[in-house]
Amino acid sequence: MTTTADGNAAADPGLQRHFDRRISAEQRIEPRDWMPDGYRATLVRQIAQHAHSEIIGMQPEGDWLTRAPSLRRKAILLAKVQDEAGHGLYLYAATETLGVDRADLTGRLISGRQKYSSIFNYPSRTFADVGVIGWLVDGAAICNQVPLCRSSYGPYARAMVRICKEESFHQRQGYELLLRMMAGTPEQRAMVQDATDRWWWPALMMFGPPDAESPNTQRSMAWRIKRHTNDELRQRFVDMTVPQAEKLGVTLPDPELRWNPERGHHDFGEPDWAEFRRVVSGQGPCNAERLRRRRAAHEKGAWVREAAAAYAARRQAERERTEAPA
Ligand code: FAQ
Repeated sequence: MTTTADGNAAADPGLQRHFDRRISAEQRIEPRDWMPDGYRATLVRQIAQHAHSEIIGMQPEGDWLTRAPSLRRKAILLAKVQDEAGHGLYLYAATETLGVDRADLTGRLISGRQKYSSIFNYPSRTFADVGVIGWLVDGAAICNQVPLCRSSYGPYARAMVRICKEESFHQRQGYELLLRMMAGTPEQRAMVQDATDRWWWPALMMFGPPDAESPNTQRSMAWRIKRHTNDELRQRFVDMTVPQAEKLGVTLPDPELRWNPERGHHDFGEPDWAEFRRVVSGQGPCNAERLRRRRAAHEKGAWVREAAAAYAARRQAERERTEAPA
């Protein structure tokens, strides 16, 4: 038996050719289509990590729900955090189309066997962080995720269309909050600058390691799961964000940041990749707390899962009784 570069048993060459042709013709792969094992595994890895990120990502802003400074801000924040729960659910559902079980994915998250985005391991210290998370974290998420609406796997691409629409509202509510704060007192302006200083570099790390150190990019690009490399998207984010920072009146904390007319892009400094590796390996400021709270929420929800299962079993028994021949 021959094996592929993934180490999988080689597919029927006809099926593989058909798959390759569809990928290069920009046709979507759907759940019932044949796909290489490596393609399936890459999708499960990426979509599950993305789903976990949305669910864990509710925590830094969720911390401010009971402390929002007005009813209007609370309503906006509540809607945003609820959207993130919804994004997690669409993405878990997309992962299930690949033959994995959502309960198993949750198990992998709370036991620390599967990753979620590094960004959510930083604390949200003041209400300005809510604005900066919307502006920079959702801004980076949009840059990264709009191209995923053209991802080759149908259920993922379709989920991303709706998610991106909602991320756009998230980014705007954050930026609008910051514009208001910057028109406020010197203390409010200082809070915005401080939050920008703390979130800028972690936001750049959201795009993943530099291309030269990204083991998955090349293959994911060939499969058209990812449409751009990590560094391309990071550059796009910097170029998009610099004029927004100028309009807002904050300084981005990078002395190397400047427009390069020859490249037609901004040059910028190198994120601290040692810090990135520490955070991804579980040593960030909030990793332990994020997982502890997720675990506690999961345990507290056990009765809901049991009730839902009991209800489904009862409905099934009723259906079988009424459908049974007399
Ligand atoms: N954090 O070879 P690559 C959001 C891992 S949602 C942690 O470059 P790949 C919405 C990577 O998984 C944010 N780990 O990997 C929101 C891989 O590990 P593995 C999440 C990271 O997959 C806003 C290893 O490093 N978004 O923000 C990170 O080709 C506000 C090598 O990396 C998505 O998930 C990281 N930052 O590219 C919610 C988008 N970066 O599995 C609430 C979809 C890399 O080999 C509030 N995902 N790693 O052990 C993607 O686009 C890609 O998966 C990348 C990584 C770009 C994240």
